[in-house]
Amino acid sequence: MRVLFIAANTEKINIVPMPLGLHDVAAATEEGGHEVLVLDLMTLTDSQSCIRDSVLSFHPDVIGISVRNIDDQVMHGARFLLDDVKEVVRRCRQLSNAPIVLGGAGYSIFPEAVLDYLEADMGIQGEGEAVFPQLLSRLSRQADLSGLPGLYLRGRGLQGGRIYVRDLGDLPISGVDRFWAAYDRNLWVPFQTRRGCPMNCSYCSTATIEGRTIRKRSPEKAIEDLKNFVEAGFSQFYFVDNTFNLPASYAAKICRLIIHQGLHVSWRCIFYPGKVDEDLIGLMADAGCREVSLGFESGCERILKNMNKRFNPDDVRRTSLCLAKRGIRQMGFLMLGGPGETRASVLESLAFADSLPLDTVKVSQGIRIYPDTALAKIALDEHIISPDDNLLAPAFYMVRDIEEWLKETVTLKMAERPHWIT
Ligand code: B12
Repeated sequence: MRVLFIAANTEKINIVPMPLGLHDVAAATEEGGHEVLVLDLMTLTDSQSCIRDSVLSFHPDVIGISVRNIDDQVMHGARFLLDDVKEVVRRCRQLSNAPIVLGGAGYSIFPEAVLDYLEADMGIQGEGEAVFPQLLSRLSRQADLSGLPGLYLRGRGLQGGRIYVRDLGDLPISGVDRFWAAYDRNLWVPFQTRRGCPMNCSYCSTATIEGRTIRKRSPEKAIEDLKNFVEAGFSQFYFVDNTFNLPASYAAKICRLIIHQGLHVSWRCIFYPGKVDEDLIGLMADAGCREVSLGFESGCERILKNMNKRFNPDDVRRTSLCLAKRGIRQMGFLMLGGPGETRASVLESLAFADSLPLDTVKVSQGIRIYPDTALAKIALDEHIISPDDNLLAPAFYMVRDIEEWLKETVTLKMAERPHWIT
């Protein structure tokens, strides 16, 4: 079959993320014997005419679209980001009768609501490498689609229970020569070694996207792949694994291999702030880690417990000091206004963030409520959301009687701290 893939994200907030997941699904599709064309709308100046030209010349049998962001997760003046994607779907419909299949992180959190909103035909929740080629095979035979894992049909719901590929080494990856050749060598290339997160933080949507079990690629294979990127001229990478340092032994192996191979790379990652491991942080620095995202979210032990975090402020402090000692930049995160938050706990968190050697602090007011999370259950019990709310339109948990005070307090604090952002 002929498959046109469209990476619909055009947001440049924080970073220009290249569409790693879509490329991986495209690679698996090619490996399945299909013909593939990929459009990354982020790289196009006139995406509408590019879509038109591609559809009219390529004549796709199926169109796959990735949906990364739903919104910017900012409570005050939230930006809803699906309307441009809706326009892409509409455009494809005007030009082609090919079925439109959705996938991606944002899609996976709200599989039915996004299908309805975007008026696409079907979608695959979670990783697409295994299921998308199976879907193509059924479509090409006009076979029944029931039973396909993680497949949603619009108006007909889930067709089969999801499965998670246990060994990521079994999946094809998007080779640098085939899918990445045209990208700017100065971008931070997303790079993945593991999927899944066992942490179960009360507000987090990751389990819905990637599952709770950590699944890995072999470190040797991962670094071989990294080396291919380096040989192609890339030198900056963003490890998109949910928590780079879990498990620590795996992370250490990755770092040792980078050092051993003499790869001169700079990289960033998401770092779990509990259980400081000085040796690992040292290895990370030696292997080229320049910055970590440190999602501690609060400096108050009681609130950390409410969020189901498995660390306390002392753990965060030790980690932060150790990172600073090794010259790794840190972006700290605060999420204020969640269940149990009071003025005192907010002040404690602000003072805590102030006391750490953080290079940037991102302060969120209110917590985005995602389906199937402990936070959604609390919000429902407290009548902040209703049972029929699909949560696609950004909904936030905020302790009502501190909302205005919090806004003023954060504004005042930030006025004197240029490295704090919202
Ligand atoms: C790493 C990461 C970042 C990094 C990006 C680094 C980089 N260079 O890419 C940083 C920290 C910078 C970041 C920033 C932001 N992020 Co972010 N990020 C992630 C994270 C943890 C992983 C994304 C990733 O690369 N995954 C790896 C790839 C391989 O997976 P994938 O793209 O999902 O693809 C797989 C499947 O989805 C599927 N698939 C993908 N496409 C397609 C297409 C088809 C047709 C099919 C069938 C299947 C399919 O198959 C793929 C392979 O298995 C996710 C959470 C998560 N666990 O997914 C959040 C996540 C995507 N981010 C999110 C958000 C909100 C943001 C920000 C807006 C936050 C902000 N205000 O700054 C910005 C936006 C950045 C931008 N410009 O777009 C949200 C999006 C949901 C929402 N509410 O919109 C997520 C889901 C986190 C969350 N809160 O739940 N992010």
